[in-house]
Amino acid sequence: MMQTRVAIIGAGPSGLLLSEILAQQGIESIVLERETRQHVLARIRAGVLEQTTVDVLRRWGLARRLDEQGHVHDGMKIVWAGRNSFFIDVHRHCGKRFTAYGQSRIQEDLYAAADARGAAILHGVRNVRFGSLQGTPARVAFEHEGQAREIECDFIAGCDGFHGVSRPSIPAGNVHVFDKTYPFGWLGVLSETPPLHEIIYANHPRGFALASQRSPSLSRYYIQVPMGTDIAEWPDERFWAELKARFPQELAERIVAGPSIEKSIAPLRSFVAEPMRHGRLFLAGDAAHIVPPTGAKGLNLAVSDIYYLSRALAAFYRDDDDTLLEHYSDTALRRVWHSERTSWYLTRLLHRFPDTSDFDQRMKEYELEYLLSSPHAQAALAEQYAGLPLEGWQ
Ligand code: FAS
Ligand code: PHB
Repeated sequence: MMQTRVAIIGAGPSGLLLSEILAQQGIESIVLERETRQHVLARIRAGVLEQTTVDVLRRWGLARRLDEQGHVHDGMKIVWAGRNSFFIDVHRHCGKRFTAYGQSRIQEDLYAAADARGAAILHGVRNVRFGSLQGTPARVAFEHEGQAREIECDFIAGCDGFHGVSRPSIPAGNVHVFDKTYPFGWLGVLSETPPLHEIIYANHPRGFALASQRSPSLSRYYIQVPMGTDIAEWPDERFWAELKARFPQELAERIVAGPSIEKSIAPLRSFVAEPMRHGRLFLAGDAAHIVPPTGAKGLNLAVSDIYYLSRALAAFYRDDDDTLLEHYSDTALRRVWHSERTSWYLTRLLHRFPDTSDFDQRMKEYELEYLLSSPHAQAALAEQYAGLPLEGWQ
C-alpha cells in the first residue's frame, strides 16, 4: 500500500504541472502514467501559449527555456477569398501577447523539473481504477511492472485526457456531458523548414489552413481534411501543394516545403463534462473538456484548470480551508465555457462545412469583411484569442 496526499492520473501537461506546483508547496503526489516517458515526449500537439499560461509557468520557475526560445507574437493574420492577409493586433487591442512554444517542449521542461526533485512518476501503469470516491482515504488500484499496487490518498486528480479512466469513473447520473463533433479534422505536419513569421489562419473554398511555427527552423502547418481521411492518401508532395493552394500567392511563395518529421490527423470536437469534480476526484485538462484547436485553447485551458486546482489544494493543506476546492469546478468551468465558445466561433467562421448554403457562406464572408473593417470587431476577437484573465491571479 502506497500513501500520498494527491494521486495524479496522467503525466501530460496537466498532470506534471500539478505535480510540480504541489511539490513546490510541500504537498506530495504520485503520478501514474499509462505510456512510456518517450511516448509522452514524442507527442506533437499544441503550440500557442496565452499570456496567462506563460505567467503560470514563470511563477513556478518553469519558463526559462520558454523565455529563451519562445516566439512572442503581437497578433495573428487572417486571410480569405484570395485577398491579402490582415493582421489582428492583439497587443494593441488588449495589451497582451501570446507565445509560440511547442507543447512537447513544455513536456520536456516539466519532466526536467520532475527529475530535479526526484518526483514519483510511474510509467507503463495498467488498469487504473478507483475505490469509493466519497470519504477518505480515496484509493487507486493499478498494475505496474506486473505487480498489483494500491495508493491511499486524500484526493485524486484526473489528468488523464479525453480517453482516460477518470471521467468515466464518475457515475453517469452525476455528470452532464455537452458534446459536438465537426465533419472534418486537421491534418498537421511538422517540418524542419523555416516557418512563415506570423501565425496565419486561412479560410479558402478548398478548406481551412493554418501556418504556425515551433522555432526559426521548425514549421507547423495544418489543413482541414474530411472526417475519416486516411493519412496514407497524403504524401508530403500532396500536402505541400494543397497547403499552398489555400494561401494567396504572396504567402504561398514564401512557404518552404520539406520532408515531414511528423504527420497526423486530429479530429475536431467541442466537449465539456460538468461538474469537474466527484467527491475526492477532480478532473483537469482534456479529461474534462476538449476544444477544436482553431482557437489554440486546449493546452491553455489545461494550465488554467491546474492553476485553480493547485491553489485550492494548497489552501486546503495550508489553511485547512476547502472553500476553493468546493468552488473549483464552477471557477474552472467559467473559463472553460468562454474558451469553448471562442473555439467554436473561430471553427465555424474559418472552416468550410459540407452543408454550408450559399447564403451561410456569404454570412461568413461578411463577418470577415466586418472584422476587416471594424477595429471594434477586431478588439473583441483579440480579447477572446488572447485569453481571459485567471480569476484571483495576483
Ligand atoms: P493529455 O491527453 O495531454 O495527457 C493525458 C495523459 O494521461 C497522457 O499522457 C495519457 O497517456 C495519460 N493517460 C490516459 N489514460 C490513462 C490511464 N488510464 N492511466 C494512466 N495514464 C493515462 N491544443 C492546442 O491548444 N493546440 C493544438 O494545436 C492542439 N493540437 C492537438 C492535437 C491532438 C492530436 C490532440 C489529442 C490534442 C491537441 N491539442 C491542442 C490539445 C492538447 O494540447 C491538450 O489540450 C493537452 O494535451 C491537454 O493536456 P492534458 O490534460 O494533460 O491531457
Ligand atoms: C500550433 O502552432 O500548433 C497552433 C497554432 C494555432 C492554433 C492551433 C495550433 O490555433
